[in-house]
Amino acid sequence: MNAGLDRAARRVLIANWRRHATVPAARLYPHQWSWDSAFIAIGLRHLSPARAQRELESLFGAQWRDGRVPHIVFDPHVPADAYFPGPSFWRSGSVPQAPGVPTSGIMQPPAHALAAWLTYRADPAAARDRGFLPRLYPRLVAWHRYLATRRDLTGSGLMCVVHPWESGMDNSPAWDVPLSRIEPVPAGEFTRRDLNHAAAADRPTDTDYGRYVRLARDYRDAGYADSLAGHAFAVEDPLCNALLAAGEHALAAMATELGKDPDPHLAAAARLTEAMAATLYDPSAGIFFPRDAHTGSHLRSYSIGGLLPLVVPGLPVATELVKTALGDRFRLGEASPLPSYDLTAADHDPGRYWRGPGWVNTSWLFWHGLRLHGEPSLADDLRDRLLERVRDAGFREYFDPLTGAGHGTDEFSWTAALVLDLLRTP
Ligand code: 2M8
Repeated sequence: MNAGLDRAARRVLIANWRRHATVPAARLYPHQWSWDSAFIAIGLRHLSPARAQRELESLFGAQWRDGRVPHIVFDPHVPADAYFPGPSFWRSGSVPQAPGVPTSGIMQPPAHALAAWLTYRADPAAARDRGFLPRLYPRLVAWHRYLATRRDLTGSGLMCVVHPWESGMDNSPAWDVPLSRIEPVPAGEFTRRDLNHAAAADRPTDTDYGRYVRLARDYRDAGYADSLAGHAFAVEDPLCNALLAAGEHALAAMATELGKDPDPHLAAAARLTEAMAATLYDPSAGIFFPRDAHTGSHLRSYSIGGLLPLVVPGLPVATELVKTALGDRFRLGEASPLPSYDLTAADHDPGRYWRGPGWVNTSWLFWHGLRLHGEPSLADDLRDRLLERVRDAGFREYFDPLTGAGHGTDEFSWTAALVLDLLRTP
């Protein structure tokens, strides 16, 4: 039974490969996406470590000179109107620090160092032959430096996301309050392409899309400069900061492998972990909340991102997060994938984009965290439930966490890649 699933997952990844990288989905997302490539590499490493390395190298080939890794690297062979907002919207070509290839100007959660380390570990000898770490490590360091300096907008030691798309959880209810302050660009001023390929009820509303466009346009018109005053939306996000901390642990391991000093990375990881625990963790709620950088207030939404600091080695509140996951809001042990948002909330919507349904990538991160923090039985159970869902509903983009109904696009790359990883990790 697993052999069939394994074969089907491989087929999805082969079909979505384009010259040097994998698209998330052929029609809805026909370019290279940043954190998608990290998850895709985690699966690809089981099929071809060299191809997994190329996936990450091609993304970092489009890194900006200021260290940022763009959330989309556009494929010039794809028609200009296949995705909105495309290259003519972002205009990276007129930004001095941008690379030659057209990209967006925002970023996505920094899952890359973790992915690069797992990729390296799949076949260290082959990686050494290709010079993978010597090439990628300095780029990962520059990426983390951009996030830790230019994106620490409050001086708290935590990085900010400045657009909901940067969080990866675009339409999360966590962003409703800060997003309500943004004046939407009227729907008539742009043409959405996503609705050609996915049901409107599964996707963000036109009003939210108008707000996304406003924020991206303002950032572009400011030359992609970063400052608290310049960003109408600025949030310290638990998932991004957790991935950054986990990534510093991965960089420390890479540094050791390269004969460099790992201590600066371990110190950065410790600082981030401490800042997250002090600033974003709510002990009475047993979860991390994002913090609005403009008001200093917690955005008290029970979102899966608030549980994902479990990926940080040595996190002091791991037991509490697992307890919250087992409670009514997330129903670990029953729901699969884990819901993106509180099952008990009045506005939980099991079908709409990041407002309730479950994604395989966030569940994979939680699974990884369970293994890290000594919860192998809970991890195995979550793995089995995830595999069952995909076996029943296919390689969908997201799923109703209780009924298992598939939503969004099909033949979705990170679902396939992470299924491979779940199947093949001992
Ligand atoms: C979704 O986001 C894009 C914008 O980046 C979109 O809605 O068009 C999100 O689920 C994001 O996390 C993901 O990386 C991207 C591609 O899979 O799709």
